Amino acid sequence: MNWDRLTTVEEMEAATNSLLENGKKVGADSWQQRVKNQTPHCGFGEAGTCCRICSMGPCRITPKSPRGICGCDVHGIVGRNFLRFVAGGAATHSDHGREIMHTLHQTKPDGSYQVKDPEKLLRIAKEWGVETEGKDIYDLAHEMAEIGLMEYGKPFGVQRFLQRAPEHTQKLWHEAGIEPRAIDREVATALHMTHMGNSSLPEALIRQSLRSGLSDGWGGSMMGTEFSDVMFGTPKPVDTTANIGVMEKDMVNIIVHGHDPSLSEMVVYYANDPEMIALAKSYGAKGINVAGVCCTANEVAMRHGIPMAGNFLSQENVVLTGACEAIVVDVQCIFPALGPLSKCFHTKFITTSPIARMPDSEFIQFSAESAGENAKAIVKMAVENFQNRNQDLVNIPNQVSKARVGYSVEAIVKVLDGVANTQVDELGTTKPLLECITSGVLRGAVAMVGCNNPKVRPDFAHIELMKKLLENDIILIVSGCSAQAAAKAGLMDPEVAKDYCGAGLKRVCELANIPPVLHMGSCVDISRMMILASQLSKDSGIPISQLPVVGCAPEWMSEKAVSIGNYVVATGIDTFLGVDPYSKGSDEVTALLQGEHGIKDWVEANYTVELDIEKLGDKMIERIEQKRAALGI
Ligand code: BF8
Ligand code: SF4
Repeated sequence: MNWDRLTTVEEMEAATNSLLENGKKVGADSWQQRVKNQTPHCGFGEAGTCCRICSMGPCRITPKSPRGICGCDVHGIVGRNFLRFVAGGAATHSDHGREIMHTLHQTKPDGSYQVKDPEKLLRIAKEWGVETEGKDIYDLAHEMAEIGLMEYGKPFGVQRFLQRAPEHTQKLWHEAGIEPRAIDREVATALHMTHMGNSSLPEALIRQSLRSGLSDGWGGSMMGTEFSDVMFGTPKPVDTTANIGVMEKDMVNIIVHGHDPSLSEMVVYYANDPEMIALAKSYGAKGINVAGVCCTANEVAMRHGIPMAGNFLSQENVVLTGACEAIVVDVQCIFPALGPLSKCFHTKFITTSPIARMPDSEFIQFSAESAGENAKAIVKMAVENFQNRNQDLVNIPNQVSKARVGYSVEAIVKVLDGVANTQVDELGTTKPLLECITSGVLRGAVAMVGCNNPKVRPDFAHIELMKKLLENDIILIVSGCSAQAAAKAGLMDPEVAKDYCGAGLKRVCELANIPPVLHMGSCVDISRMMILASQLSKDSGIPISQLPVVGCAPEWMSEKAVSIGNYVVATGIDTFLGVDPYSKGSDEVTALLQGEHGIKDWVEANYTVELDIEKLGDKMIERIEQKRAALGI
């Protein structure tokens, strides 16, 4: 156990190798092997130059065949592929948000789901102009759920949450014609525009990409985050642990994996049920241990201090320990590989959502109406499976780091305010953070997000970039699998991580008693970052695009990540990618996304793609310093 220093990527890789050896004993497949089988990848796919949206194709663009059969050129094809990527991500995040609104509609004082943060509900109701006076809080919750659900399909108007953005940003969106209307409409419009025989003009396709992305970040994701807080509590700093060693040799291990906290919250609840614990003991276990993988891990870590076993590319590792009684999943980022892999061990692979059905799994359909019953059945199945564990196959690498997590915007404002002791209004102020930045004690902030991708050495880019930025007095705000990379390494342990900071950042961390890498939650919680950036802009009077703040997704892989990139950039935050977004086949699309006169003219920010991680870090620092110089700070 590394309580007093960082865990290195080399050490994590050694642990993974020992797990792969475990897998070999039982004939398990692995993503590491499948990457080899799939390499090299298709060059047309990687350049974005293959079109298969009608059955006259597929059409692949080469110097000899510069147009598809319909006559579409490479710019139209790359642009359409890019927009479809965004639409997939926006639909996915937003549908998660929609599920949360349906769960909100099911809240009852004595039911499975309750209103745990009534103040937040009242605050949002006021924002939305909903009368709250004298209303029962559950009646209000149901009314808000219905209004929120209308945001998905309303025939007129734009997203309600846009009014949270600074006026300057709202004006840019209006002038660029990218204010998102109903959430579903932006996804449908994207699919309509990219159907055979519609848009092939890159500018129009990229404009809709930003608009669809905004419907996610300022629509579906923001609702997912805000109303999860209303039901499950707004995260506050809490101590937990991370990395594969959080699994317990003598306990029933239940891994929750996926994204929607409605499921994991209930599994956590029933894992603490005395009846279930007694049952576990009757099978010879010392108790029940719940740990998380992927964004579900972030959700339950932030609210309950549940340990985080790993991120995206660690999902097979938890099964390979031979000590996983059940891996319980809901939606998104779940490897279908978990089905056959779980069959090599005693592990139950339990799928719960009609959205994510997979072969070789046990399906227990989870719904808000029968949540308690479903969760209890899942926990019971895991507990009863303990007796089937083969102790000879158990290999839990002894790797655990401490992590302080739970930095919602509300929590960040509160901890920093405690240091500066300023007077705050109801929502608090980001002025102490701004003062740290303008005085130069902190040079700026980086929002580091996103996945792992075998195209980049897993976790290495996240961790090395973070260390480089910390050294340069740049504070990190992180989410998703990036957050777990940091937690696994120990960068969220205030005691360990402060030694990697420059003098200014170290002082701030000590005064506020925070780690220099702040865990802001899951990927839908990148909406929290938009709220923080907006608040910084309003409190300083400086447009978001001029603040010394950038975004970074060094190892991204999913459609959701592209949707996120689009709303982050559209909000005015320059975004740095370590994996190419399949746009390099078109110089026109590349210029729109990365040039000085593309999206930058509309939203004052753009993308930088740099596959060399060292250079990616240098470029971020350079951009932050340029912004500081422009502000004269
Ligand atoms: O939404 S960071 S691998 S787990 S897509 Fe998935 Fe990427 Fe992880 Fe969460 Ni986000
Ligand atoms: Fe080919 Fe055009 Fe059909 Fe695409 S839409 S597959 S480019 S014919």
